[in-house]
Order: sequence, then C-alpha cells, then structure tokens
Amino acid sequence: MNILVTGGAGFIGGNFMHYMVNKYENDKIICVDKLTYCGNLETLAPISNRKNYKFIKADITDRNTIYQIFEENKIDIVVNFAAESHVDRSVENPEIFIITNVIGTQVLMDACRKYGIKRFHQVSTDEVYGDLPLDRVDLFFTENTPIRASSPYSASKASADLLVMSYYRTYQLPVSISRCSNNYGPYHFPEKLIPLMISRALHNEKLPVYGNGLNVRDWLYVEDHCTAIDLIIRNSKVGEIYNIGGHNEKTNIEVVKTILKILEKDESLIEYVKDRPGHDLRYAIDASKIEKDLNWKPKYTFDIGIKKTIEWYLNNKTWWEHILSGEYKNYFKKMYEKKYCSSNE
Ligand code: NAD
Ligand code: TDX
Repeated sequence: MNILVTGGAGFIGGNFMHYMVNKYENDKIICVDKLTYCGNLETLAPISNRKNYKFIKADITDRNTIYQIFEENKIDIVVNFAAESHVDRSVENPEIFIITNVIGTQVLMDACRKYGIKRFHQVSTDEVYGDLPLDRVDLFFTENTPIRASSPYSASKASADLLVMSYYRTYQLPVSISRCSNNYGPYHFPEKLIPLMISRALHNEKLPVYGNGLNVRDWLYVEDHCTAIDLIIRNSKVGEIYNIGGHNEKTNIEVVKTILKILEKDESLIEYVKDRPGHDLRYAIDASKIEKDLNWKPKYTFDIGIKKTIEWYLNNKTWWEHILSGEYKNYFKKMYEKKYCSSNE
C-alpha cells in the first residue's frame, strides 16, 4: 500500500512516519510537508535512507501540486496531520489557520475524490469540543459532545471536521476522524508547554505559566496516538469518529513541577504570566469507543511517558538547540514580552 502522510515533518506526523516506516516494510510511506517553521527534516533523518520512505516538499493548499502527487503515486490511504497547530499563534494571526487547516483539507479530499483512495483519515483534536468546567470531574468529551470551539485554531479544526463529514455524506468519500487529547514526546516543537518547559529549565530560564496554572490537560504519549491512528485506518468502518486519550489529566502547574523535580531544578524558576485569551479550562477524553471497537489501549502512563520524554530531550540537544538558535528567538520575544509586561501591571 502507498500511504500519504501530510505534515510528517512535524511532531506527531514525524513520530507516525517513524512508526509506520519501521512497522510496515512492504508499504510505501510518503511524507508531504511544506516545512513551515515547525516542519523539520532533522526529525526524519533517522529513517530517510529507508527503502519504504519518500519525502515530497509541498503545500497541501497547492491544488496543482497535490493533484500531481496523486497522479504520480498511486495513493491508497491519506493521513492528514498537516496543520497550523499552536493556539497562541492562532490568536495572533488566525488567517493562515483557516487557509491550511480548512482549505488544505478540502484540496486533499478533492484529490482523493479525483484519483480514488481507500481511506482519508483526518487527524483532529479534542479542542473542537471546547472545554469542560474545572469543578465537574465527572464530565468527559465523548464523540457525541457538541462542537464548541474556543480559539481560531480549534475553530479551524472543527470546520475541517465538518467538511470531512460532508464529503462522506455527499460524495461517499471513505473518511474517518480521530480527536486526540494533548500529545507529548520526542520531536515536540519547543513552543508547546512540555518541550518549552524542559528546554527552558535546562537553560535555567524562567518558566512562564499562564494565569493561575490550574487549567487541566489530558496528556497522551505520542506513540499511543500513533498506534490508535494505525488501528483506525486499517480496521475501522468508514464515516467513524474516534476520541483518543488515556486519562492522564493534570493541571499545568503539576506538569511544570513534575518536570522541575525530574530535572532537579528549583521551583523558583516558575513565573506566573498573563493568561491566554479565551483559555480553555479543562480537556478530558472518554476513549471507550476506540477501546471497545478497535481494542486500543494506551501503553504509557504519564509518569513513564514524561520520564522518557525528558530523557529524549537530554539525549537529543542538537535537535532542539538548532530550533532555539533560529527564528524561534524572535517568536519567543514577541509572544512572551506582552505576557510578562501585563502580568506586572
Ligand atoms: P506540528 O505543528 O508539530 O506539525 C505540523 C506539520 O504540518 C509541520 O511539519 C508543518 O511543516 C506541516 N504543515 C503546515 N502547514 C502545511 C501546509 N500548508 N502544507 C503541508 N504541510 C504543512 O503539529 P503537531 O502537534 O504534530 O500536530 C499534528 C496534527 O495533530 C495537527 O493536525 C493537530 O491539529 C493535531 N493534534 C495535535 C495535538 C497535539 O497535542 N500536538 C493533539 C491532537 C491533535
Ligand atoms: O508557555 C506556556 N505556558 C502555559 O501555561 C504555554 C505554551 C502553554 N501554557 C498552558 C496553556 C495550556 O493550558 O499549557 C497548556 C498547554 O498549552 P499548549 O502546549 O499550547 O497546548 P494546548 O493549547 O492545550 O493545545 C495542544 O493540544 C491540542 C496542541 O498545541 C494542539 O495542537 C492540540 O490540538
């Protein structure tokens, strides 16, 4: 089979590329990625000489190029990871989120209709459900929870989900969607909470915690997300939506303190800064549908996953220090100087 993985030079897509290239030697795993600020060929370097691996630099919104890729490679399955994925950036500049996350998904599905495929899988997010109150720990997102996106990022992902289901109903395109909770693990771009805190703590820099640090996220080790998607594209019925999560709910401050403890760094590095606008309070996934239908179970608890992740960042400093030395410096200054200023007002 030929499997097209869009956004495969990013965090989750990159981990999925490694997983698939290593697991399925007889399938061809083709990565299409625009290599935006967070796309990184160094993530794919360990698998780049494998016979079942191919990389094509392309933008999923570029219809002619995408059609040409489908024309030249007989694609059986598409897994669409390609996206603008950072909530804070979507607050600053929503437009690119709509272009890539919505129009890009449409272009890919049009190519699927034109050339024919067995499955188009959309990698979505639990953020499409909005948030849950902090004082109702009995509530979880199910696949039937109404869509109620909060940020321009989650609204763009929710829009793409609606479009995917419309292509299923109208054109019978064989689609599936997965909505996963917060991932963490190797190759995570250091603008997101966990890698940001690890990389800054290792440099003894201040750790900016938004608001009071009590917002809750449900963390899943990235390899568990990869195994879930692999099961869905191979074994699920078409037209299905699956939530993915492992019941690892933590407040942000708990996560930051855990990282500091493992790294043997002092909690005085923590600095509370201005909150994110529209900041979702709590995410929590009910994954019983995928557990029951496809027999999926996460392998890693948070305690194990966070230690593996920190070990990876300690052993792969070149990967993230290359990122920190580039354009990232400007990003950090621009994004955080407002947060620091306002927290002191
Ligand atoms: P990421 O930002 O690390 O990677 C995104 C990748 O997409 C990058 O390699 C980038 O170069 C590529 N890309 C961006 N625009 C493109 C375009 N127009 N054409 C081709 N390639 C393009 O993101 P991630 O955290 O790995 O997330 C991957 C997917 O998983 C996203 O769709 C995201 O919404 C979803 N998701 C992420 C999480 C999470 O916790 N990170 C959780 C649930 C779902
Ligand atoms: O510097 C920070 N300080 C801080 O307190 C950053 C970057 C984040 N936070 C908080 C905000 C959130 O409550 O940590 C939490 C996690 O933030 P992010 O890492 O930005 O993730 P989140 O906004 O939860 O979204 C992530 O999970 C769902 C991914 O980025 C999305 O792509 C995915 O869909």
